Amino acid sequence: MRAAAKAQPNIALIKYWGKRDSERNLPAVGSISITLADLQTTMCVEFDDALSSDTLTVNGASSDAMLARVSRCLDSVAGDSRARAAVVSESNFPIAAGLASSASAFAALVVAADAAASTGNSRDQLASLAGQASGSAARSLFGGYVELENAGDDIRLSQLCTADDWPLAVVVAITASGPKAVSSTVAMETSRETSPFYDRWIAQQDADLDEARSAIADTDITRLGAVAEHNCLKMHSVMWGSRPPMVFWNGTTLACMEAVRDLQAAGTPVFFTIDAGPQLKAICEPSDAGAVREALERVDGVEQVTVTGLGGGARVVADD
Ligand code: 2P0
Repeated sequence: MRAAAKAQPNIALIKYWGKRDSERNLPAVGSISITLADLQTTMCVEFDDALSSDTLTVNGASSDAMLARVSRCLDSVAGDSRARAAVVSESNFPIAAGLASSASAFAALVVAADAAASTGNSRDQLASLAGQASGSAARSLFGGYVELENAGDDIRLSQLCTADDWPLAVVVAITASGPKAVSSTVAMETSRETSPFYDRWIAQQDADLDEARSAIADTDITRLGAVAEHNCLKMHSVMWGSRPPMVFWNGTTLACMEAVRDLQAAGTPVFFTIDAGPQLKAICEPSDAGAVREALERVDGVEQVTVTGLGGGARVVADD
């Protein structure tokens, strides 16, 4: 009744922002992401009849904040009458700081819980259950380039191509490592309720998805970068126009964006994306990753720069 699983965060190039059903956590829009290789979360789940309640340990410390969400996710995988569980999570990168830690956490959690309880869910079912816990987590069940589509009253995941088919590099610039002030869940609802740009954002998403899908099929980084930057800035415009406004960037985020613009002007095929946090992710060819890294390291205020390739989906690992 014990198993461990590993998953990596994914970075959306065409973003999920907004829900069409909060109760079931169904996204209002489809999204396209890339799954990273070197940022990892390992989850160990042990169901134990002797336990009177679930417990959660995150990076060595007991965590009550996420426990209710984790318990609900375990119920969805193993059923309401399951034994209580001891859950231990370890991530090798900052959590709750706009690096999609909930994506890797819940992807690893559903895979570990499924293996520990021997429930035998399909990968699509596990993706759907991970998505109920955290919308972006569904995408981390798969590796490489992943599309999440709205399909009737559920979501449908597909791998557009593998990491090996188009092995781009992601250079992550950490500009502030503390937890963010507003959760994505709250920020999305505030956007839906108050932003004058929200309806336009929803209406234009299919066109952005079509363009990104086509650019990925052609392995055309310039076209993919243009639509990804557009989609990212549009999502942040929705937030800037909300009441209260939500600005996740700091001055260093903007300076990193300028550094990417300078690289582009000098002829390097690179583009940026920014999620609900202040970190900037630059996507480029692996042969340019060193130069992109150096350019971002030179930006005042950047705390740390990490380079990673693209990786595979969530999987069971040896429990040690
Ligand atoms: C994404 N983000 O597509 C977008 C872009 C952040 C910005 O999905 O409410 O933690 O748990 O479903 O998955 C972050 O939101 O939100 C996210 P919930 P989640 O990656």
